[in-house]
Amino acid sequence: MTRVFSGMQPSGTPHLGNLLGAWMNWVAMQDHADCVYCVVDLHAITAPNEHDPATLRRRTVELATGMLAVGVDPERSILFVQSHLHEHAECTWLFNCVAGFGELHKMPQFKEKSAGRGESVSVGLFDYPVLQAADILLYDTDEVPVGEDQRHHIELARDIGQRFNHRFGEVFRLPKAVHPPAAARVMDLQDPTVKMSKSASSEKGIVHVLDDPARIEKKFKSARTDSATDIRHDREEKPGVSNLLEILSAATDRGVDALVTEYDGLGYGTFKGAVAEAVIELLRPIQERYAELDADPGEVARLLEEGADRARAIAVPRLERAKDAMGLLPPGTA
Ligand code: ATP
Ligand code: LTN
Repeated sequence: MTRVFSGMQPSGTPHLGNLLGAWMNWVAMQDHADCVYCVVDLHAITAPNEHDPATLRRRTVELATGMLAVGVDPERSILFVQSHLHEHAECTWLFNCVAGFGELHKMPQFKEKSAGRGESVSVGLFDYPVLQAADILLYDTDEVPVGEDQRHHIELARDIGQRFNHRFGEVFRLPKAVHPPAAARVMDLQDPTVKMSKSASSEKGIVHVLDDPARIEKKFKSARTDSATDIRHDREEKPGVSNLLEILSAATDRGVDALVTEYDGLGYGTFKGAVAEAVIELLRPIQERYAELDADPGEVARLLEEGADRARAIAVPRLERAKDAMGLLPPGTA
């Protein structure tokens, strides 16, 4: 069976972009693949701004709970917290000795996040893609579902794996990135030219998975559109309306063309109301399931512990083989 691995950082509260662009696809992939999903807290602490430990702990639980509420099924898939396995950090060290300074230095995400910070930028931020390579390669991953922006990181993981195998023998399977076919790229409701983001969007521009119906309605009603009245899909000229059409399409599983025909001439007010309604309905069962899980933190903790045990069963032998291949002396041998 195809092995799938993906991760998400507990860098904020999950939003509609995470749901439509990643989680719905993660859930669907469980039907035909062997899936491993991870809350990548070690990645979250590389963020250039100092983080608050209590907030990180809360967000880690929130993100894992959100994944379960959306339908990541712990019976079929593995769900765990990255830092619960020291193997990821250990494998990163091995890969640090295989990865080149030059190839890390030109990673677009590093360039973007370190811009203007000079020498104060952390080694962790620089090393972020190597940790991501360890996440992926430790699980014999075939496919990594991620947004377009992660393409370079997955290519780097592949290069590191290939170089390792070439130098030390076949240890790692080489992964490839997959981008969901109808990948919704959800844009900020107040600035529809930039993506909705956990860490960058303003409160009015972002719809959180846990926002209540009144709040969701208010955010959609005040979404930025344009001064015309026609409802059509044109990302260049009508980014706001196009974003709303795509959200409605993803939330209702209907084509954009059919929606354009249906809402033709009805005006932005009615249209925005319909988008809000669809999103409220999409989120309702997720929020209900979230509330149930939230009321039973012991159960979430138990599921994460079980997930970590199952993750370890895959990662440990992979790491041992890699260490052995590199010539690190196995304990008990001389
Ligand atoms: P941050 O602001 O911390 O970068 P983010 O909200 O942009 O966070 P990530 O944690 O970088 O999200 O991404 C997690 C997953 O969610 C990725 O697979 C990414 O492609 C997807 N994703 C994030 N934002 C959007 C969006 N606006 N539209 C579609 N998919 C998204
Ligand atoms: N950098 C990724 C998160 C991530 C990830 C992974 C994704 C960390 N490790 C392994 C896929 C596979 C992001 O989406 N920002």
